[in-house]
Amino acid sequence: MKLAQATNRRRFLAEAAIGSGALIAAPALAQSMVDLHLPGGPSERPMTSAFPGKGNMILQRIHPPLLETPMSVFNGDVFTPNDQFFVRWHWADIPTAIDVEAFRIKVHGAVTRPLSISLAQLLKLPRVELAAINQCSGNSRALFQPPVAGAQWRHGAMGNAKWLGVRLRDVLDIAGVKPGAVAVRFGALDQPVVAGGPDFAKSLSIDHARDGEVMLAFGMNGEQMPLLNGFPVRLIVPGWYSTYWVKMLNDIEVLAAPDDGYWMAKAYKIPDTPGANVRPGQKDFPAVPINKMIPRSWVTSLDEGQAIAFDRSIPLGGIAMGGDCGVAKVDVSTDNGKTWYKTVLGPDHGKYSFRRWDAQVPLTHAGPTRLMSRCWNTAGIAQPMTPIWNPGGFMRGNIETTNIVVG
Ligand SMILES: Nc1nc2c(c(=O)[nH]1)N[C@H]1C(S)=C(S)[C@@H](COP(=O)(O)O)O[C@H]1N2
Ligand SMILES: [Mo]
Repeated sequence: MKLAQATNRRRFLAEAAIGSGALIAAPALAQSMVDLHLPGGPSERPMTSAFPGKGNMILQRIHPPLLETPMSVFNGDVFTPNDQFFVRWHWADIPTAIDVEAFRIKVHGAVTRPLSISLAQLLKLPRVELAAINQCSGNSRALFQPPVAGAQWRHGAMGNAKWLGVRLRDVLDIAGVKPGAVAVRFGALDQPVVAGGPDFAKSLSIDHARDGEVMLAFGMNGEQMPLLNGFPVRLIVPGWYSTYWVKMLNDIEVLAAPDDGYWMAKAYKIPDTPGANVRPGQKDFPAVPINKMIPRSWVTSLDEGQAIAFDRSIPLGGIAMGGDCGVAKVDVSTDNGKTWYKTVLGPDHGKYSFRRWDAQVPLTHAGPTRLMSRCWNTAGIAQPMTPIWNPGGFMRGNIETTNIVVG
């Protein structure tokens, strides 16, 4: 793979700002939609196709760009198309052009040979390709009850891709990690827009960084990394929430002491309780950095609010993820969770990938109907019925409901 210079992208933020204004004014309201008045519900959210390299997306914010994938996209291929893959940045100062000749990734800190790696050098290392889900810690935050502050994502702050790159371990081995190293911190090209704001950086334990799975990726679904998803290189941390998947990665620092920076010590902390669950409003709990993902599943063959004709038996399909391991099975219900039916799993693209499921299920009556799916992962963990709550709106994983109307 040869990486082309991101030239015509220089003015993307300006263009996006102009393009999206008109779209906000006229959100499309489909006649068959039932407006359930859920926070950030489908009928309330503006769409945009004004961002470079992106098709039709749900617009959460322009500066910095926060774009959510429409749920219907997940009913297509289990690999999310690059042009509809969600986008999330913390700071609005993002380079809009990258000079691929001058670009370097620095490897420094507790290493015997500090490095400054060019893209040409990176592309010469042994390559690996891995299917993995990139899911924001706050995916589905809009469904937290009582509501919590933060981007009001529904389920589209996630995506699945085939990531092509090199092993972080190989790069660390070239640099030579010194004995006594405990963590590796990853920094990027984006910059804070407020004076004194904390530069985005995340870290992993040294053992995690050297596990042979964590990757520096330059390819996504057979193409070069889209600018908004971290061109030219981003970190891939399979099975972990995407806060660790540092984009536009240009700095790898091996640390001899734990990372006490803002993004590890203060942000993205979850309650150290079963399921990261606390009483709504509770603030006094021990907290740990968010880490591994948990099993989730969704109905995707029918949309929230969709009206369908009554039939004794209907096809139902969707996607599932195991979290930090594979999907073992998915069951579905059409009667609010009373009766559960087996589904047939689609092809296995590896334990970190989405897995398609399909079933033929009975309907018993006309009227509002609640569709549910429940995933068990290969570690034997099943999605619980009851939602959790925590002030960050992190780690939602309960059984989700798709409300349809049977006519
Ligand atoms: N450099 C950089 N990397 C980053 C972030 C960021 O703000 N800056 N945000 C993280 C968070 S919280 C998420 S959810 C993912 C989003 O990845 P995506 O935009 O490719 O979907 O990027 C992660 N990597
Ligand atoms: Mo995130």
